[in-house]
Amino acid sequence: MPVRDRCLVMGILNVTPDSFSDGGSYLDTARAVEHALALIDQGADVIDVGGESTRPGAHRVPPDEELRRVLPVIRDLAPTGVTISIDTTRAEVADAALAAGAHVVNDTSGGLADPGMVRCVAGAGVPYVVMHWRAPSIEMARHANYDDVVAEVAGELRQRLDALVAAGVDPERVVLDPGLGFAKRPPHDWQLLAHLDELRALGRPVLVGASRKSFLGALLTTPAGTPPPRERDAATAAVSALAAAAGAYCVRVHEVRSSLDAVRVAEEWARSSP
Ligand code: PMM
Repeated sequence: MPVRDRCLVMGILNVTPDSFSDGGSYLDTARAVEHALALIDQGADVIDVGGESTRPGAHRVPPDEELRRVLPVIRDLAPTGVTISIDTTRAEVADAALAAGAHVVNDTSGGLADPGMVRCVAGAGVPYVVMHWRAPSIEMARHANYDDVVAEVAGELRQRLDALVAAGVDPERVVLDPGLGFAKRPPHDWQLLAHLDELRALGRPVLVGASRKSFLGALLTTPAGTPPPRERDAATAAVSALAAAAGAYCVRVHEVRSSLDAVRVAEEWARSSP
């Protein structure tokens, strides 16, 4: 991952027909690359390319289809020099993406969906985003049960970290992520955001993926209705500022400009504080 004196901003590029916010917008390679270049122009530090939707209830796509979506985009983006992350739970896809020019593996299952992933990331020695995960998207809503969400998510991430390190992954390469919206209900997401320090206490950098998610939609709901995902970018930027102030290492967002500005405000605020 790039080295900056502020929280990093990861721009999302979903090459899928069915992601909750931008599904269908960038299924065509040329449009996907054009959008990635726009995110880089806005100042994205990393572009996260995904070819399989993880929205609640989503069905899996075959690996061949996931590869067909992401590889041409990664091949076209690699020469720009931007850091590319591959958002996948499959070792086969991560292997091919790294060979095509990706630099980071972002695994929303934290290595649980595919036992081959640990070999891939340990062998490649690349940064590895390990997200908190309890079950595939199709059934994750049933697993959103916690007595103490912060302690349980921190404990489960600690177990993943220990298991990955025991299997050969360099702990210095691991970034942890609470997995907002993944087997979480809105109160769980807010609790996790308010206690990022307890996740940071695990000793690894923390990535926050709040962008446009339904807990923001729920917060912003008025009698007129729930704003659609694309109208949640101001709220996303507010979370980015607060997450950066709380020591987050990276925020993963759809709209880069507002979150980068927000992160800059948070950093300057901290620098000017006694
Ligand atoms: N959320 C989504 C997809 N990938 N990766 C990480 N590390 N953290 C997240 O919170 C995360 C993710 C779902 O959002 P999207 O469909 O808008 O990409």
